[in-house]
Amino acid sequence: MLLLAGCQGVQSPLAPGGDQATALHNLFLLMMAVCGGIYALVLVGLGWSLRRVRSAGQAAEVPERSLWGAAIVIVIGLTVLIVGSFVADRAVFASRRQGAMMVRVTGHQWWWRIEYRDPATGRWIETANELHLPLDRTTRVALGSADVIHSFWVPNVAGKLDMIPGRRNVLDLTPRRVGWFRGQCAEFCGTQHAHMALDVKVESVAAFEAWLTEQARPAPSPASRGAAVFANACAVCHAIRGTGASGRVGPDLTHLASRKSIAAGTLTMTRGNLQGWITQPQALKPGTSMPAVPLSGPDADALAAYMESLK
Ligand code: HEC
Ligand SMILES: [Cu+2]
Repeated sequence: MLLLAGCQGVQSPLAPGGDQATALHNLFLLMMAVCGGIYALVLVGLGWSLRRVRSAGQAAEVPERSLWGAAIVIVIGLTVLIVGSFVADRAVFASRRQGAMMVRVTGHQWWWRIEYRDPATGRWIETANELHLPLDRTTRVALGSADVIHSFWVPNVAGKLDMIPGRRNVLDLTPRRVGWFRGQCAEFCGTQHAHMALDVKVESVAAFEAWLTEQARPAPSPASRGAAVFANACAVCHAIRGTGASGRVGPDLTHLASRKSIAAGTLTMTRGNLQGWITQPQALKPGTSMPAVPLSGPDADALAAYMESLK
């Protein structure tokens, strides 16, 4: 029962919530059925021979026709699996669907750069670590990597696909169930690989469009102490659209506080966690490419307040 309880949840291929995940789930069930059936036949055959041995008192010879029977069962089983896997593969890569929205997702050690097209201007806009998908539409993700090989895997929505430096692999996602799901980098990519999670939100088309319009909006450029500290200490690596900050080493922070979590699922988005992350990222995600920047107490407070205002 405990093992079965693991089949549900926000990161499970056994609780599919999209066309591609359903195709893979069906393939899984087919494989279980074929292999389970063959396993049962093997056990029956074994039981039968044991009984024969016991009653005859010596090793019984296997009749030729049961050998033929086994060969036929195996050929049929494998053929069913080949056809099933071909059909599932077609469904996952039922590509060239017209009008699919394109999103770029790039793996970094250890976070996700995500780019959508601004619906108003058609220009790419950036966000990070949180992928939003419209329900019942096909979104095409173009997967890439900025450093080592990563792998994109949101099991409830689709199977996984590698993210390879210098290449864009393309995966279609057609979610059929609203809610939050969890993705995870599925190719070992260094010490913080386990802390490279992806929040995925599937929402109605209207909610998605409202979200995207919000994301496309630049941030205000306040004359606050927090903003000044940011410009000094953080802008080399981080961009905040609408301000002078345009670093591209780390995630775009324009709408940081609208996200569910911090640093690729490492911490939930709260004021305390933000402040903790800003002052000691190396303690929370050892080895992360974000250095600990020495800040005075009041500067750290002001900076956290500024970060929290980036809705
Ligand atoms: C040397 C480049 C660099 C500097 C300087 C830097 N960061 Fe970062 N920052 C990163 C990288 C890289 C990440 C992604 C780390 C990860 O998730 O492993 C990151 C992540 C973050 C995140 C989490 C973003 C998200 O989407 O979850 C926040 C918030 C953040 N940095 C704020 C700051 C602030 C505030 C400063 C200034 C005190 C700062 N950073 C300085 C490189 C930098
Ligand atoms: Cu990775």
